[in-house]
Amino acid sequence: MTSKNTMNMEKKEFFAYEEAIDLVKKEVEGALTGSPAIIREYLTHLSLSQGKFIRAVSVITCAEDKEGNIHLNAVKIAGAIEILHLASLVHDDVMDNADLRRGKATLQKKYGKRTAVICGDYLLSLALKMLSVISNKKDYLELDLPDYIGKLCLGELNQHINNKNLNLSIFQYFKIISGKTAALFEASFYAGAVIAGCSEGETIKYRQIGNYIGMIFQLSDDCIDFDATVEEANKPVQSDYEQGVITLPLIHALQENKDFKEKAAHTEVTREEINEAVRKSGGLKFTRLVIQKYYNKAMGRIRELDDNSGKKARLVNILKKAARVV
Ligand code: GRG
Repeated sequence: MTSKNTMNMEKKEFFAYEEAIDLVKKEVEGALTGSPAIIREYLTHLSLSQGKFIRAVSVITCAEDKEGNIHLNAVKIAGAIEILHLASLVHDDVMDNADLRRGKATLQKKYGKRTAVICGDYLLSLALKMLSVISNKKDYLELDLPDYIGKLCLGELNQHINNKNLNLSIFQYFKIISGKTAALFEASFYAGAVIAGCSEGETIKYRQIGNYIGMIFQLSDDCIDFDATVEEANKPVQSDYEQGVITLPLIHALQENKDFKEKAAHTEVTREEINEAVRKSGGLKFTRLVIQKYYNKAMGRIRELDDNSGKKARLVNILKKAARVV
């Protein structure tokens, strides 16, 4: 007879939380450094600096079953989602001409844009390969990851189409970030819930929590661009507007101050003027109020879940990390 956490002749299938997180990190590192020789130098460069692993932590946390076990499939999906996320960062850095990512030179800065684009494409194929080994194909199909990857791309395209659009509405902005950022968080929560064997009703709640947390994560990131230093953020700050990316703090300022909007539409405004307009209109305060609304919604849903207090506490921790309060 095979018990869940005992190693026997078969491969171990279930893990405790910390063990599962360690395995995801090893899985990602192994996929990057063990890539074919021709691309290894570039992907090894990426492996030298790690991200926060918040999407992987989301998959693993949600995947914990009632007995506290996490199936190997969650490790595989978490690794694949992190690689997919990395692919999007590599491409994003090409689009933004960014120099710094995770405290190190971006791939595009170190090796050039053409190499970076191909590496991003390769990372996408790597993520799909990692997903193909999942033992329960039904779980994998139910997740419909291609749909989430599509949302990510369309969100980014929508942002690009609206580059420098000073008339961008709050509604349009929400649509952009719900694709470019919240989609992958929702996919992570969804995958975890499916692997944990949650009912349909519970799975819907997990998806909603993932979506709210993704929105919070991006809104907080948008605040960081205005109020953090490069050292704190480990990436460029004060740069969204320079890239033509219009985010909520600035949308609020543009809506509140028509003279400033008029000036920005017809002349080149300086970073100081942007910061001043956001400060005067209370753009960051407004954005933090929106974050608080999503935070309360996510918290309400977490409370409703049919889970033990340990799992709920871990979900609250992810929520706090997304809002950058821990
Ligand atoms: C190649 C799949 C693929 C997509 C291309 C370029 C693009 C389409 C999408 C970009 C989406 C994007 C970069 C959204 C921003 C999301 C975001 C806030 C990323 C930063 O995430 P962190 O802080 O990064 O979790 P770390 O470094 O901690 O992993």
